[in-house]
Amino acid sequence: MKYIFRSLRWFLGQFIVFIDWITRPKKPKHTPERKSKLDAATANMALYQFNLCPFCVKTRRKVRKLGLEIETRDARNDPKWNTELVSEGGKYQVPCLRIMGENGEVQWMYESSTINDYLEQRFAQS
Ligand SMILES: N[C@@H](CCC(=O)N[C@@H](CS)C(=O)NCC(=O)O)C(=O)O
Repeated sequence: MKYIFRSLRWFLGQFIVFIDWITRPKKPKHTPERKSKLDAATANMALYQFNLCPFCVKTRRKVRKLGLEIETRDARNDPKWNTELVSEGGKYQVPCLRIMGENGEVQWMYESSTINDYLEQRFAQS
């Protein structure tokens, strides 16, 4: 039974990633000045995620739609990111956005909607 659920989850994940791929939002074209400002602002961010997680797809779409470059870290398959997420973030749940502030303080932001709202408020052009 466990294997049936695991396989179903895998197929569903593949399906969602496929739908995401064919309906991808276009990346906006930023001016070089804006692009370098955005890159500087996102350089200290990392998105802990799983490839087949629908909530991660939701956040990756937001990142793309806003035209941001945020490093993604595979917390399912890479033990380094897996351990870091749990020990520093506090729990094994993705997506999780790690944000390092100017003074080196680190914030671990969980919940796809919270992350998407944060990115939208901080980076969407009015
Ligand atoms: N409400 C959360 C749900 C996130 C969630 O359920 N993530 C799953 C992956 S799709 C997870 O982290 N599962 C941990 C595990 O597999 O142990 C959100 O919107 O981000």
